[in-house]
Amino acid sequence: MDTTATLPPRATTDRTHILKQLERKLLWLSSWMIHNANHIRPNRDGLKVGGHQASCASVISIMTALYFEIARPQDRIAVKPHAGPVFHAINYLFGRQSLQKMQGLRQLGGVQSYPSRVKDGPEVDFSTGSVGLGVAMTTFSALMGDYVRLHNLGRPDLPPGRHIAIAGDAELDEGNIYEALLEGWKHDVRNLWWIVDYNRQSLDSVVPDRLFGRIEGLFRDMGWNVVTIKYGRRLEAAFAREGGEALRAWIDDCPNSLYSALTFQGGASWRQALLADLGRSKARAIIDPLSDDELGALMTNLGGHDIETVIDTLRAESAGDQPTCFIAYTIKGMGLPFAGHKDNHAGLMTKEQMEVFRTYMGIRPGKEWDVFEGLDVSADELRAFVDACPFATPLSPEGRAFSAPMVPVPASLPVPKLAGRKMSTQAGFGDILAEIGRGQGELKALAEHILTTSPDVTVSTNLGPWVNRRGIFDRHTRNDVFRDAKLASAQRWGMSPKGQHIELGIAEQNLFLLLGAAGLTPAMTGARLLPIGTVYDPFVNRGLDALIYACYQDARFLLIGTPSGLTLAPEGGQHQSINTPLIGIAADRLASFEPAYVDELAILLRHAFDHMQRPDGSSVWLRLSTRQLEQPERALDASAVIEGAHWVVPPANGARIAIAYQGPVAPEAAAAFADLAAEEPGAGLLAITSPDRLHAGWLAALRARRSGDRSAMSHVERILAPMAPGAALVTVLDGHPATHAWLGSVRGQRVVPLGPDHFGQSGDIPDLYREYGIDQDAILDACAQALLTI
Ligand SMILES: Cc1ncc(C[n+]2csc(CCOP(=O)(O)OP(=O)(O)O)c2C)c(N)n1
Ligand SMILES: [Mg+2]
Repeated sequence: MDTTATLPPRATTDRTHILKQLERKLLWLSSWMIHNANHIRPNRDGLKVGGHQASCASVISIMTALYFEIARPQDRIAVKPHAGPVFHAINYLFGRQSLQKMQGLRQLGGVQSYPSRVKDGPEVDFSTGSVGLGVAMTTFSALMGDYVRLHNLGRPDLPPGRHIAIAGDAELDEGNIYEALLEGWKHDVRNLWWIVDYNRQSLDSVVPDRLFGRIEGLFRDMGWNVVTIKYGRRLEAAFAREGGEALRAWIDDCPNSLYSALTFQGGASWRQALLADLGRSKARAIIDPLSDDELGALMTNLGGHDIETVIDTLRAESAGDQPTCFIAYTIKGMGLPFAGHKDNHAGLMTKEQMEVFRTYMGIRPGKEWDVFEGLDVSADELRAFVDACPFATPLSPEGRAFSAPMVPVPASLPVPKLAGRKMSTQAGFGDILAEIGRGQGELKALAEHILTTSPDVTVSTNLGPWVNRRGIFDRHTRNDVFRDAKLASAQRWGMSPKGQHIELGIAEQNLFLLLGAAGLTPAMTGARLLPIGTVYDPFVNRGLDALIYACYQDARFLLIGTPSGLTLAPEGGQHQSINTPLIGIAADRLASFEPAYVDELAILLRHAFDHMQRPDGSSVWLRLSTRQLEQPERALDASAVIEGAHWVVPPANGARIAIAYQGPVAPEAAAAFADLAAEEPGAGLLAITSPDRLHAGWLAALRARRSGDRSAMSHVERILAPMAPGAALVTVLDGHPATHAWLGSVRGQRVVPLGPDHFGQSGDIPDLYREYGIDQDAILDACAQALLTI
């Protein structure tokens, strides 16, 4: 660490010197931001605020090198979550972050704990926080960069950028990293850099020494270039001297945990440990002349803290497009009092330690946030330097986040002939999409902007006909061998850069990361894609964190979960999704629906294409089924279907009971209703297409009324209004009954909710519906119970 802070400004300075001053500033600002949040700002609730000074310190040189020297504006960067304060400090130096937000770190309205696209603004390319996902996401955003370019959809004025992740080493423990590595290899992803902050520490522990040898091999096997940034210049110079090889061998062999402990203990301990092993070697000539502090500084001169080494290494790899993993050796907490200590992850400097650090940094009280305080370059020189670095050039007049015009969506989608046919919603989806895939007339633009993807369930989720029409995307043209050999197959799957389906391996996290990346293309590339991903509904759970992550970034896509529930019946008890309707209610920025019939599906599919493009819209999830139902011929109120419910048989005014159903249990509900209506002529039959939208609308109306808008009224309130105040609702779906149980609170009515709360057995529909209490008899029993207790 440079200790020249108190010197007067130098007349002229070189680049490296200024970069070192910037490192100094970033170390100070990131530490101070966290200190301010924890020790200076009033704390109203007594809770720990937290922050990660050690994680920030570890990555200072890497981020300085990247942002102030190497990165170009068109590059997209995912910053490891705990380096959020460093990232914000960098933007503060660029003049792209406000003092107020920096002071509000981890406070409502301040910068978030971890970089957030939605909350921290457009400078953030990728949100991070759930470790591993941001890193893997860069693989898919690189793929999307190629997709958009090869389809000529992006902005022609935008040069192709590199997709870069600054990763914590513990992130490489996450399985989703390896799933993404395999998928990236399959798709021959280019222009991807992962820079690993290899501080050999995670939250609780020191990373085992042998692990990274293995990891390095994995990267190489996946076609990556691996570059290790191990030692800094001072150490390299020492290794070149007589006795230097012994010193190098000693450090190379030093276990990570011992290295960390010695770093924390400092120079005297280094000397003791070194002399115990090297006391008789020529390395003494290197060690002996150094003071304890100098020896400590030499032994911790790792590559990831030597900005010149970092810059030279990154620059040397800048010309090519091969994916590259840089393993930069660092020390967690470098430059701070707890450097190297294994417990430092959440460690915070005490007030006393901060005072010592402040003096060391040459920062006067009251000048803590001053960009130019404590540096030995003049304000003008520093400003000119920062303004001239490549990343400071605005990416476009709009800034880093683009927008893309909406793709026109026709007033209605082509619906297959339904009258008198039996069809499932899944088959209906496949038919409608295949028809769009013809790209005729007003469907042309829509078809061109759709991108489909599926984790190895393309055919079994009925995407096959669409794929036959639009082809599979691959950076290289590859023929369909079966077709060339004239072997009969329903799938004609040629691959080319013009294809519009991305075929993924089974890993569901990759599906959601890809949907996330594809759903961000308007902001990232100025190209509007309409991404559609299909997955077996139960396996939404498998990728759930990545799904929530994608939505948290406000990526826009359409998710098709099919088949779903018990209704997939003989296909396997383990595949029955019963919790997904509840996830649909709880997931933010995701509107979920479950149509029972294809006419509802067509309305919702059209709505999805529109809604996912609107600034105030969101992603959409349709839960579909393979159960074939006789399709009704009827006129539907599209807005009611979209708002979540419509009466199939409206109740009489003051009705005592209604049956409400959702999804493929419609025939059981209708049959039970026929029996019920014989006894209760005023009863109603309600089709619920979205408990999620109903619930959201109800909450919104309650909130609006609380804030004084007394006329606010939600769809569900209007729908239930004809029923008697104490009326009963018997609800049924092929999903957890809690999905509907809340309906009773809307008007103080009583609900008898039906739906499986257990799962796991194969069977046919009659057996399973009976076993889990959602068949006609169960619905009638529930009606009897409901009427008795009125
Ligand atoms: C999926 C997930 N699991 C656990 C955590 C809690 N956590 C936050 S940081 C961290 C360790 C990070 O270590 P590393 O990636 O090496 O970062 P650094 O050492 O640079 O702080 C853990 C376990 C998390 N944020 N996300
Ligand atoms: Mg680490």
